[in-house]
Amino acid sequence: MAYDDSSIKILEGLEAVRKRPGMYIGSTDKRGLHHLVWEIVDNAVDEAINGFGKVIRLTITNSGSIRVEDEGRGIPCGKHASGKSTPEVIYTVLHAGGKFEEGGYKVSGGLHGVGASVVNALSKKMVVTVNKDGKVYQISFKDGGKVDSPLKEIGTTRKTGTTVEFWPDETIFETTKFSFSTIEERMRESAFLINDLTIEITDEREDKSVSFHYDNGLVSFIEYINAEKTPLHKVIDMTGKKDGIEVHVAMCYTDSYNENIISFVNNVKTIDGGSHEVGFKTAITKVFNEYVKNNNLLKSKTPLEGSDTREGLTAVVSVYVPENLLQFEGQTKGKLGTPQARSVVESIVYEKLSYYFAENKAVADNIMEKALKSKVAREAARKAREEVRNGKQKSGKDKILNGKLTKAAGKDPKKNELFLVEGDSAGGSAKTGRNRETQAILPLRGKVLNCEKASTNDINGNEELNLIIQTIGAGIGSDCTPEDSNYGKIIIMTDADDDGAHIQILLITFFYRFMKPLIEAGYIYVANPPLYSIEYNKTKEYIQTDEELALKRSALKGTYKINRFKGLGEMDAEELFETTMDPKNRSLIKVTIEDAMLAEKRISVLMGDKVEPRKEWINENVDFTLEDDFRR
Ligand code: 0R9
Repeated sequence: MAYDDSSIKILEGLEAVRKRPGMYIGSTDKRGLHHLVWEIVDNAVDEAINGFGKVIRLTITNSGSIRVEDEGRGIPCGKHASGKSTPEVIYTVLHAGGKFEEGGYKVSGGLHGVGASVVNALSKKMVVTVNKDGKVYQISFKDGGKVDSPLKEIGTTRKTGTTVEFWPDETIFETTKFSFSTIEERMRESAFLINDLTIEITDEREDKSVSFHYDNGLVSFIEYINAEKTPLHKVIDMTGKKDGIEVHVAMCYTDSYNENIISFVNNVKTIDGGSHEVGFKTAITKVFNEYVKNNNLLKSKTPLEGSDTREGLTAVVSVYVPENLLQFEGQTKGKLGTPQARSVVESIVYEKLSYYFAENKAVADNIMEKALKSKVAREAARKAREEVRNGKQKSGKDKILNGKLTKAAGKDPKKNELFLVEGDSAGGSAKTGRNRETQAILPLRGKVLNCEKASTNDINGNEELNLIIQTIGAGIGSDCTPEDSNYGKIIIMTDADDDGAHIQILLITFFYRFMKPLIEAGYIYVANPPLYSIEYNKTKEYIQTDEELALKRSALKGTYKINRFKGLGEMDAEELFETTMDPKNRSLIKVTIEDAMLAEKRISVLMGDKVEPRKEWINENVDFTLEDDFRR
């Protein structure tokens, strides 16, 4: 095929994407790989939101590709002004898709939408099939967006719709293995948000499939999140529209103590919240304070604080903002800036929730009682902290601390690291082997308290957790301030077995519930001790996983000796430092909260009262290797 000037420009554009994929899709790891899928699916979702097509199908194939099909109008297949077919332009020109769109709500607009051509640029092969006007059209690409076969008619049909299948380029991605559960979670969410849309996912690799369809999506969404909790009432469902902004909110209080608010703008999750969430929270605080005042429930002069009114609250806030008002902030563009969204959400939620409480007094009284209890506990905790700070209370905690904690000699909190170590024997090795200047050791005895339903009072009464809180020194709950932490890294170090994994999850649950800002600011890590050592030719090497061991074994000729570490305690001090603690060699896994709902859901399932869902979930999802999401 002959290249003219414009083709060369296009190839240069796609080449730029291949050179710096991170700039377009954030990263080339698992997350970046799935970004490609969202990019294509979002276009199908846009078409459904605009009223065309009620079913979207995703198929993870056996040949390394993923196929996305919609039943919309089909991408226009005429010639574009450049002489090329419209599909060719859409899939080869950077940011081409947007130019065709006008008005309405666009899913991908402003958030992560980089365009379908970016997906093509990062794929070794892509095939686009369009059913439209009685005909089947097809175009294919190879090697990062080069036209392999231009658009042509390949048949006739009565159906309409678009199918995009692509094979991600393994020279670009660290992994090209699609994750069924990642795709499933995200698609379930889309189905919750768009009433009447059916999403089917099939995994040919494992011969399994799921289908999502909800008639009253947001209510189902809340019920799904709260599945393992005890709700205090039926889900409250509110909708409204003002100044062109559409608001859908569903909320429900449970008997737990944590808040979980998930927000969306034009169906895309806003991880960092923004003006719509602020409007929602402001409205709730206002409604609660008016209610307790009008019903003489408030015994003190100070009003309820926002955090009191959100204890045990699960809520989904979904807004639709027209493209011309869309404004995003923050590095990841995950925060809505649009100021009008705040006032619109605030006024709609204020009006509807006030009305609901007036109509449902018993429910309202029950929720108010919870908020008032939270206020009392919060004030008591604050008073106790202040007394300790002012030296009024002779703190016995220092004594406990001195007995258990092996401090670092250095005084720079940013450089210092705290190791939370499973068991006294490993604690001993860690203490001997550590870098004394920067590494502190806190051995933990046995299992940590399960914090799924613990209140601040329970935590304060638990010696082990108290010790951790005191040692870190950053405060808990709404007082938790990462800048006050005595350590720049807090590293959970447990055995690489089931018990160790359980302790990790208990600790992560604790941090998630009570010191969430520390996770968000990237302070919490999990150490990654080796599973084996292998000795050959008088050298010794450490091996992290079973896969690595298998590779090594097949590569080694002659004799070698393998040692499997059953626990940290089996390593001597030097070995433990060298493999797991030394910043030069170790591989730490940062604990992130990328997805509050998933973390919340997992922790509820894993930690809640019900045994069956826990077993089921563990069997299906937990693989305590590096792949597990808790240990990213
Ligand atoms: C499987 C993934 N689906 C898609 O990528 C997809 C894009 C798309 C689409 C239209 C319809 N369905 C689609 N599916 C469309 C059609 C028409 C007008 N606008 C959109 C029409 O028939 O008039 N398009 C998205 C962008 C464009 N089409 C284009 F117009 F820019 F080409």
